[in-house]
Amino acid sequence: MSTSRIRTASRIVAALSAASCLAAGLAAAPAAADPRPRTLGELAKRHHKYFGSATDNPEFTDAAYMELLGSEFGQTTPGNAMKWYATEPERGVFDFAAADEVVSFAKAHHQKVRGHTLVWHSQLPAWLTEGTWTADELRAILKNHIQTVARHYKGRVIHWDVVNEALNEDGTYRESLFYKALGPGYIADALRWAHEADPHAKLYLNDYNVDGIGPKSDAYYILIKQLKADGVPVEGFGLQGHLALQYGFPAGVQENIQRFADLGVDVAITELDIRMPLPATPEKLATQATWYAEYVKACLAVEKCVGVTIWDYTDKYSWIPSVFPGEGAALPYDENLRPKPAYQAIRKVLGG
Ligand code: 9MR
Repeated sequence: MSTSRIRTASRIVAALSAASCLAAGLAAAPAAADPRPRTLGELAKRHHKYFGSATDNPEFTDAAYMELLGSEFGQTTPGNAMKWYATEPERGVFDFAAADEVVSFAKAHHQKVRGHTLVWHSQLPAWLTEGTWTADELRAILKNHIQTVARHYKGRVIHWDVVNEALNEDGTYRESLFYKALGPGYIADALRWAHEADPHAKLYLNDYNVDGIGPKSDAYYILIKQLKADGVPVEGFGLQGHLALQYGFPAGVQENIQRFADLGVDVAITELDIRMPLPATPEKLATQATWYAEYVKACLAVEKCVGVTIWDYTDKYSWIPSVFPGEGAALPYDENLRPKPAYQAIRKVLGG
C-alpha cells in the first residue's frame, strides 16, 4: 500500500473512532491522536535541521516516486539540472527549464533547495572546454555564469555549492580548467561574485572524501580559515558523504564537522549514500543502516550542522551502478520504493 493510502486509511480510522466516542456520549480522544507517522523531514525539523533528497528531472514522470519525494523530505537538491552544461549550453545562452522544474516542485511542497553547483571541473559544456581562452576571457565567462545563475535563483535557494570538488585527495588544488587559467584565486573570486548576486544564500565549498579527518579535509580547513581571514564570503562546508561499505566508516566524522563549525562556518551533509558490493545481503543492509544512523547522529550532535541530503532516496535512481559496476543498493529505499533497514535506522536516530 502506498504511503498516502496508509495515511488516508489511518485518518479514516481516527475519524471513525472519534465519531463512535461522540455517539456513545464520551469525550473525543485528546488531540494526541494524529496517528500519521512523522516524515524524515518533519523529524529533522524538530532538531532545527532539514532532511532532504536529491532528485533529477527524468524521474518527474514517475508518480509514485514523486509522491514520496514531495511528502517525506524537507529539502531537495537538483542532481544535475543546475550544472553548467544544463544552465548555459551555449555561451551566453541560459536555460533554466530543468532547474526551474525542480525548484517549482520544491516550492509547491514547502521544501528548501540547495543550489548545486556553480563552478565544477565536470559536466561543463563543450563550448567551454573546447574553446581557447585568455585568463581575462575565462574570468569574464566565469563571473557571468555565476552571477546569471545565482541571480535567477535569488531568494529561492538556501545554499549554493559555489565551488565543487576543488581539491585533490592529498589536499593540493585540482588542476581544473579554472585553476590552470586563473590560479587558486578563482575560488575567492567565485565566492565574492556569488555573494554579490545573491547576498542571502549561504555559500559553500563542497567535496567528497572529506567526511572524517584526513589530508583532504585538513586542506579544506586551512583553505576556509584563510578565506575567512581574507574576508571572503565562505559560509559553509559541504561533506558529500559518498561512502562504501568495503572501505570502512570514516574516522572522526563528528569531530570533523565540529572543527569546521568552530571555524564559524555551517556544515551540510550534501550527497549521502552508502554503497556496497552486490548482492545486498541482510548483513550488509544492517551495517549500512548503522552507518546511516551514525552519520546522521554526527550531524545532530553539532548545532552548526544544518541538515542532511541523501543523493536521491531510492536505489531505482541511484548513480552508483552506472559508475561502480557490481556495486549499489546505496540508498534508504529499495528499487521498488520500499523502505530498507537504513530508513528505519534514520527515523530512529531522528527520534521517530
Ligand atoms: O548524480 C549525478 C549523476 O546523475 C551524474 O551522472 C554525475 C556526473 O558526474 O553527477 C552526479 O552527481 C555528482 C555530484 O554532482 C557531485 N558529487 C558527485 C556526484 C556523483 O557523481
